[in-house]
Amino acid sequence: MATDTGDPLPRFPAGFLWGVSTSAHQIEGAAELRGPSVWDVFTAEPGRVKDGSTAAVACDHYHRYPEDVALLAGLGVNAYRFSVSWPRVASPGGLDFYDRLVDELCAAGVRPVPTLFHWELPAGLDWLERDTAARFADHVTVVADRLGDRVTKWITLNEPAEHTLLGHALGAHAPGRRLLFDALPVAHHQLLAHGLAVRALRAAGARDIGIANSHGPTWPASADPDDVAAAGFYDTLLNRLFAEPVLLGAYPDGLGELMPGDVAADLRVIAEPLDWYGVNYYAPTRVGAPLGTRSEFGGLAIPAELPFSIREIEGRALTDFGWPVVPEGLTELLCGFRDRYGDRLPPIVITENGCSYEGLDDQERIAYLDAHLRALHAALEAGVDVRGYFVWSLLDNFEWAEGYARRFGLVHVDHDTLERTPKASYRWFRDVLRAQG
Ligand code: IFM
Repeated sequence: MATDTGDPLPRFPAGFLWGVSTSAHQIEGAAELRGPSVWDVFTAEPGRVKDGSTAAVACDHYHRYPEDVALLAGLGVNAYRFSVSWPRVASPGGLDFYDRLVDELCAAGVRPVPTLFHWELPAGLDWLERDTAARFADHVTVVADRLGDRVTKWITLNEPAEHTLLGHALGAHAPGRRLLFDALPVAHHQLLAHGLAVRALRAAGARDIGIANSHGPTWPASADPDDVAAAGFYDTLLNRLFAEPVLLGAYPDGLGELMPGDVAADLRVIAEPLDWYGVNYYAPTRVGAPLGTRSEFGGLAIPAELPFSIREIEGRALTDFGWPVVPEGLTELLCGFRDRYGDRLPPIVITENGCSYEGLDDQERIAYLDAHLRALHAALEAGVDVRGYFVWSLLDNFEWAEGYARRFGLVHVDHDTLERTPKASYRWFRDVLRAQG
């Protein structure tokens, strides 16, 4: 495990965005005050969530948001990334909550950075249907018209890769489909939704628009050509499939031929220029040729029939989730993106980075964040244009299929009483931000 060296962190550029991230379904609760989402349907099915929990109450942020904004102000972040729940916006009066939240953030001097889709699709909609992309653009217009007088930075989608792979290919997340490669239209329709959302935002007068994509280096298990080929394929699925339509207006490796509709026309929409590109980074993945049996990553079963297998990254500390701690993977990823995409890559913002650990005296989290900030600074020094960094997450929250078992917060939440208690990492990050000025 990397440890906090105790040395002050290097200075980041003036104007750098310092924030924390959350998402609506994971913290808001008040499920009775919005329509159901695919996640409500999924969590109601026995066995879907490891601890059998739901997000009906979550952190009750819906009612406790003033306390949470006060925590943000005390932390000293200049930005807060949250998500706007589509099924809440679609419910009568639902947008009023975000109106209040944005007002509270502005009054506290914290810049609101909403994500317009973070996986909680309204129940009844389906990303296999092309029309869902158009419906999303309508949702975006409604939100931008209401909040656009105070919101000056926007995110279209969160991690369409995970929503496709976990939710539609492997069945581990909502809506629980196990379509394997037949899930590819879900990727295309989300990407189309992203492009339509960029257009809808700009039509509503919004500027400063990005996407939050999850990325990580893919390391071949060995120099064996079969391992190298499998790792290349995985890299295409996780990284290139979601970056290249957006940045280059093209699908990698002939994948466009497998997508539905008029793909060439759709790619012109998907490639609407972005003001910045959001990267969620957690860890690299070590990938080898198929083993003929299922493999596992952080508790996720990878079926034997896929053309790759996930291998252990040896010699690394693991978070409570079982994810390896590899800070230099962030430098490698960012430098690799710069080399791969050159001037097609807009400025980068790290829209998520964090780890799950138990405990209030969370020295492992401090060490993790410290090491990742140094790795991020190394990328800056290597010439990568990075404009911001958001920790995942402000609060311990509902970690999807893991329920409440994984704690990613700088602030501990007692899930019985909902009491918030800042952890050692909250005080550490506050001091980092003070030192950065
Ligand atoms: O909690 C999630 C978040 O919703 C999306 N990115 C990864 C986080 C940790 O798993």
